[in-house]
Amino acid sequence: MKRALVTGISGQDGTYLAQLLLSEGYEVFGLVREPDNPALTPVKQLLGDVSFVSGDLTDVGSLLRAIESCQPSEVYNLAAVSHVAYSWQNAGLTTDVTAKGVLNILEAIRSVEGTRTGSIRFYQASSSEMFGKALTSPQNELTAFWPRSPYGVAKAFGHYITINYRESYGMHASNGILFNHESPRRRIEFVTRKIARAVARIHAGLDSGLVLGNLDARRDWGYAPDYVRAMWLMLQQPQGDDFVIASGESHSIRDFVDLAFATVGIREWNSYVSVDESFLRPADIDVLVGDASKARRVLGWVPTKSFEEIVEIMVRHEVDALGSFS
Ligand code: NDP
Ligand code: GDR
Repeated sequence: MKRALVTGISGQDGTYLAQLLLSEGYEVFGLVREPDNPALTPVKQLLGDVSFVSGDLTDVGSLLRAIESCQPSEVYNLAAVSHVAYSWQNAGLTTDVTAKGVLNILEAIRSVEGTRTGSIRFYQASSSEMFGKALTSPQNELTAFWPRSPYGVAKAFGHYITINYRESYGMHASNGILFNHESPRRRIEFVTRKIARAVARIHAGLDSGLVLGNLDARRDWGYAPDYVRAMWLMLQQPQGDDFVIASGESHSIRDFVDLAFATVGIREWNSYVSVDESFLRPADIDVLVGDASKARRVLGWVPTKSFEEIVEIMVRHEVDALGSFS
């Protein structure tokens, strides 16, 4: 039986990836900072057969022990300080976890592999945030990076160190340059889940308004379960490589708000939504749109959900959770 170790297993992607790997017959291990923390109970209930091991991306010794104990053939590094706005407030921690943490895990893998180079395949969660103020559109694997946040800068380090270890040591290491992907499991601090939840609560009469930041930013949004499949496909290739995963469409935050309200039958939403400057970022990304043609060609990867379907899935989930869909 194949064994996989997933860092960031308690996050949105970690849970979907673990479920995919279980369905593919893997024995799955999830790296968490405190395996006995009661906050993990819902994740443990959701993921049933996953074993949890202790480790922190900032502590290379803990990663070494985790990899030695699991003996995985695949490691998926999804752990990160992943909230872009927060990365300005805590640029140091973001760098320690999201940048240096990648080096730590590569070193731990290299140490456990010894002379069996390539026996542990590695996936790094790279991000479209690295493109930032992109000079060309759509962005593909060859587009230059111009990150616009401490998070984007940290991800660029993780990306290049993964390529460097592949080229220097022959490791089977791949970067998935994933554009935004969403689901009902998205954490509440991200804009799509924040909107979906607020719309459901306004519809149910529980809230009177929604306060947002930049409504004009455009993102390329996909569906998280589709995107974790791409991660797995990358590690099934004979060699490590880098792939953009994206829908190829960009929509504004305003478009998302519009569709989300329409899902509950509200067409005139202006009076519910206000903009607060505290949600504006010191430097934002105006527009991102990805070109996933390499992934389609090499991996045979295709997205299954449209933007409209994703918005509806997220809003309906929130409405159902409140028990008020009519
Ligand atoms: P989440 O924010 O939902 O999950 C992040 C995970 O990292 C959590 O499990 C968190 O644990 C864990 N973590 C944070 N710090 C540490 C640490 N020091 N040691 C070990 N674990 C830690 O992220 P997503 O699931 O949305 O994303 C997965 C990865 O993909 C991230 O690296 C993200 O940056 C990247 N990415 C995401 C995209 C998206 O649209 N979702 C797009 C492109 C890249 P805890 O539960 O304890 O907080
Ligand atoms: P992003 O996602 O920064 O793209 O990073 P987020 O949902 O946080 O922001 C998207 C855009 O929405 C604008 N925005 C707001 N954002 C938040 N969070 N809250 C608001 O109230 C709000 N109002 C407007 C933002 O300014 C931004 O332009 C996500 C994360 O998952 C990263 O880890 C990942 O790498 C990238 O996607 C690809």
